[in-house]
Amino acid sequence: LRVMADLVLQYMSMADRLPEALKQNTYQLRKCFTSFASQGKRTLQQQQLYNELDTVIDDADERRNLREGVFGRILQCTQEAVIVPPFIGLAIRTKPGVWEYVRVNASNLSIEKLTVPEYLQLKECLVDEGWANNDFALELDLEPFNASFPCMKRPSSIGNGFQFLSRNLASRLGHDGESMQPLLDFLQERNHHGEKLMVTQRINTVPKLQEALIKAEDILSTLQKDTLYEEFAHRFQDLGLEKGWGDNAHHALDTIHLLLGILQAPDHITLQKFLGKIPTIFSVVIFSPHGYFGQADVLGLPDTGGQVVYILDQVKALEEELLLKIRQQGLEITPQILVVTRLIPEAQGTKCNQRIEKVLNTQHSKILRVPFKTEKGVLHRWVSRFDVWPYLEKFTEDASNEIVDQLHGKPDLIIGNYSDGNMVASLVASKLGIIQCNIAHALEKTKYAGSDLYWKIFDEKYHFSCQFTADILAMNHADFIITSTYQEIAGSKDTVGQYESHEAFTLPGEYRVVSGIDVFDPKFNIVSPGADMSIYFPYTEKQKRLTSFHESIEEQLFSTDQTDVHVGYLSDKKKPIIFSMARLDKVKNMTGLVEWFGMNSRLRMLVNLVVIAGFIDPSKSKDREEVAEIEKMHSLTKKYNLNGQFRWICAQTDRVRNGEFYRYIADTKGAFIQPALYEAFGLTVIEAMTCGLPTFATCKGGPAEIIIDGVSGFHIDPNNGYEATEKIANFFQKCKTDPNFWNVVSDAGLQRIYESYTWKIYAEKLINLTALYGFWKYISKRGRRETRRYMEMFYILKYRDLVKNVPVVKDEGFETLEQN
Ligand code: UDP
Ligand code: LCN
Repeated sequence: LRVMADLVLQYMSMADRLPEALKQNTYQLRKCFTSFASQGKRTLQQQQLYNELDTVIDDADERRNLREGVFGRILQCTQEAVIVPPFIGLAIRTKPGVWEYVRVNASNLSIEKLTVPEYLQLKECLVDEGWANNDFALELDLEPFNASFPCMKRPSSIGNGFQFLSRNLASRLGHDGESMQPLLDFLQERNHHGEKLMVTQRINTVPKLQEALIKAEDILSTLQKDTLYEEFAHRFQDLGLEKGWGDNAHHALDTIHLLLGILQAPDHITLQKFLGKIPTIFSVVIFSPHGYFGQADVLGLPDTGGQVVYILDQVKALEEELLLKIRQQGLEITPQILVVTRLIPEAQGTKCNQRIEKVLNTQHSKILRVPFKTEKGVLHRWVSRFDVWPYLEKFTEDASNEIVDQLHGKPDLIIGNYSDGNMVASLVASKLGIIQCNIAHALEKTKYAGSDLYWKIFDEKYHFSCQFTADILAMNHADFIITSTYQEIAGSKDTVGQYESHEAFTLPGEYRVVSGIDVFDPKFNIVSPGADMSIYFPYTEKQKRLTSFHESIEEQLFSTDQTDVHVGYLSDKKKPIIFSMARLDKVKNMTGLVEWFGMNSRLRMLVNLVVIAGFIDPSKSKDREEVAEIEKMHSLTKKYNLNGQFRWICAQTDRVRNGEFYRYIADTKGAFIQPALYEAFGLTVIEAMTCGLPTFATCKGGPAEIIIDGVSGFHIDPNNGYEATEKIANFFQKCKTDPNFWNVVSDAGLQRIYESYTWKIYAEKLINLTALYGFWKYISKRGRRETRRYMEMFYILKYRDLVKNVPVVKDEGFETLEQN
């Protein structure tokens, strides 16, 4: 009976189990809830709830009972509590993407389930009761639009929309005789600048297609595998087949077999393979408006980090893959990839004022720079990514005209990057009717606690009201979204994902998001990046090592010169070095790392600390957050008297040299430390591991997924500096007694990279996704037209108004249009 009862309990919602919990421990829970409510309005996070519980229940046995009982299980799933006395609202997350909301009345312990808007209203009472009780507060609810759309159910399938959608498509195609027709229509539409590919209009029914394919199969099976397409092209044309099937008999037969298989009995694997083979994509536009987007001298500048590295590597890998595919299709078409960014006349010595620049190590890819303009003229200086909103509409208009000119037509795929790029991608994709892929890199909402509810406090500095609105618009507009990790979409068992945090939130005074995005939507796919392996390779590959850099690296590390490019010094050169490199943003927590190091004398005895970050002279920075961090870094150096054990080097912009820098640190048997308060993905983690450097990285965000703790590296908790530095110190202590331990961790890190984080795997996946989602969009005809129309309305009625609150740069920031 007991087992049965437990089973029933397991399948009950948490809200339904709460009465049982209250019955089990009425006395103790009355004390807890009274205590929660006693300090007035506030929010409490899970750890704070545990802390209060521990304080209120002083008997250890009672405490244990409570923690181990039903209430303990509910608390384990509670992400936050909103206290509006006498009510306590609980946001309970039972699984990734699965939420329940309840309200407990502390005075009589009555319980009530809440809907999403009811919970959000309770939350709004913390900042604006008038708004919370306004019956006409604007609500954004996308749920009704998605009701008829296929949706996944299991948290483990989140981020694998490709598999789900291809199964769905295969079963649709196999439904009845008629249902295969859209596949034929799709093939008939294949063309390049109007030149027909695959099938002619003559083949206008599925039986005719089948007949032609069987005849083609007969022809090809009599030929040598390597017979070139040109030799059987005329026979294909007689059958109504155009080029695109393959460059030789072997490849063409392969494609034909796949299609014949689908026509006979469709299955998702054959469908995936077939769509991945046929010509669907020749030109790609990648938007990345903000920052300094350049190939040299830009890394480490404010707002200029992993996104730039990611895109340049992505372009290279994508072009290689497109060239291979197009060649195998037997086509003589040049693929084109355009990275579209902003042109910055005041380029600080970079090439960001150059309109067109070839992407290095590619044959046909370019960067196209289009300036930000207003009616005052061209904006000639850099602006923070938080301030770009007023310039984007005009940028979109100018950029789309230039793109069509450059490509002599429309691209086949548009990829957006970060909030601004995704917003622009949505506008252009909608205007040109093209498939759109989004890449967030980092959604800011989860980085800043309370940035939604307390948005008014943040707005002057960060303009999150614009950014979060742009994010919601773009994620709903995209045909598919790729992420670097699972956590980016749906977090983990205990933490909320970046996209998941956009399911329900509120910006009091502006609007309430009742259903913003569904993480079970098959548009989500995990496609992880890698590191350029020609730059980042293991320290053990001696012949490839760039030893010519060693002298200058040693100068940087070990000279005692105090300049505006490096300060501090290392008195014991024999110690291993723990190294970190990042932009000098607050959330990167470089100052946190320096402080932890300062406080742990055991670690200071064992290793030296080297940090590469930002400017050393605050007067050189134009970024408000960076200036504060620079000053903090100087004061920590003094406070903990770090001279002799700490070296701070300014941002390093040469990737090739940086690769050797990681390896040099590996030579000292050191480690890489990534201490961020939150890291969306963390390319430096991948780079360090690819160089064979043992890595300790934050458990908050992407690195938690990249590294298997204790195997391929280590997790550190940025909110527990002492524990983090002890973990690092223990590692080095152990390496002293067992030097092989260092090699074991280094090898396991490399192993992890080769299995899951390479650009080759990435490019193949991205092309297959484009083909599948393109086909899906085509056969579902309307795409998600209803959602898009709703988003357009929201854009016009809400987003544009919010943008008006963001100031444009003052007059001296402009050049007149005539000058340009
Ligand atoms: N980087 C660099 N020099 C610096 C700081 C960073 O070259 O002074 C590079 C780093 O090697 C990595 C990228 O910038 O390739 C940072 O990417 P990550 O994903 O770690 O963080 P992001 O800056 O994108 O938040
Ligand atoms: C932005 C970030 O903040 C990093 O965590 C990522 O690694 C980078 O973009 C590339 O996606």
